[in-house]
Amino acid sequence: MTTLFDPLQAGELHLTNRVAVAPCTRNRSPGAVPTAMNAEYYRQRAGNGLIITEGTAISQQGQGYAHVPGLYSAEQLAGWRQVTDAVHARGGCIVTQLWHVGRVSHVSLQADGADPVAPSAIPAHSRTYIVDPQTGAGQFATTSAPRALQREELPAIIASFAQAARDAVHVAGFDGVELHGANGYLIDQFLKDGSNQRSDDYGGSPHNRIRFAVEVVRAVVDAVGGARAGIRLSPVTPANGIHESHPQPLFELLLQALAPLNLAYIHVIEGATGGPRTIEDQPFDYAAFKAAYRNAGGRGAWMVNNGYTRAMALEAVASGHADIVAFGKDAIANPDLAERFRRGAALNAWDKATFYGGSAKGYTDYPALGD
Ligand code: 8OZ
Repeated sequence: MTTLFDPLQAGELHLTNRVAVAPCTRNRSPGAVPTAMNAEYYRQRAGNGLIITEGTAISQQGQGYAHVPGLYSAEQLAGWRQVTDAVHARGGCIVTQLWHVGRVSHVSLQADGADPVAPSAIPAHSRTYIVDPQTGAGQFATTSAPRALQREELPAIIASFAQAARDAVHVAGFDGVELHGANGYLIDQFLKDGSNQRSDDYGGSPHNRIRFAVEVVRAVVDAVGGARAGIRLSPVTPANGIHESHPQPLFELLLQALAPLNLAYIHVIEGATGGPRTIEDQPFDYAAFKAAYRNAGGRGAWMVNNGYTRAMALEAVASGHADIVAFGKDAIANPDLAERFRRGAALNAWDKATFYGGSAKGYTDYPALGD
């Protein structure tokens, strides 16, 4: 029987166990450049089977929050190289999450104060975090109204995903990349009918709405190989004002299209991100979702996330529900999470007040066992 503590080869990714560090936004990279403190944070978590970095902007247009790191300048890539070297020195495996926020942004984060972009000019009615250019003080702000992307603009955005993937692997030293296809950001905005009301071949039918996601994945696979790529999806989350009327057939169609691309893994947020695992008026059959992928020939590892406890994770892997289980808040608070699970040790509690922005407090000062 396979357990949570068995190794796993997922494409080119070698995991020493099946506990993954979920991507968690921490807003501690001023000017979008990863720091030595960021390297220490990820180094501390290298004993987990896989680290997925915080969402990392593929371009300035893809930025939606202050102090989020990027992958679009030489300085940013050099910053990430410190991170991957530190993780690899401990035998860890680390991928970066490629992120374009689409409409979840603010004019103050965009070049020349431009409007954020989206499939359609429909506001997210969400919140973001910005910095006052005069005082440098941080503050929450309502996301700005987006403009609809012209069809002619899409190839450049797709190319920027591919370029970021190439640089992530070949310059910054990552083992692979995860596409952020979840939580109401650009890829999810194209997928779902609440945010995509386009009348061209990227909108309308489910077949058209998956087109952008599939083209991005294909471009990234061409850049770094499917064996170094995964995608994160959240079929029913309400995050950032996103909504889909018929998630089950839409997401099964998407995975049927992605199956031949031989991704290393599929990463699924079950339920509302960071919240309830089931949503009353949004039923979703995750077993059927996975079966649709397998029946289409998809062989990638199946990663699950959202509210898992140790007991649930042990059961998920033992029963075959999942190959990998990702943990967010518990991995923030417990750098040695996989080892604590293995020993059945108590967990540190997380401090919500230090999740976003700030210093080493609540970042690199959570103790490991034996510290
Ligand atoms: C929390 C705060 C800001 C961004 C996501 C990248 O939900 C995020 C995020 C989470 O995927």
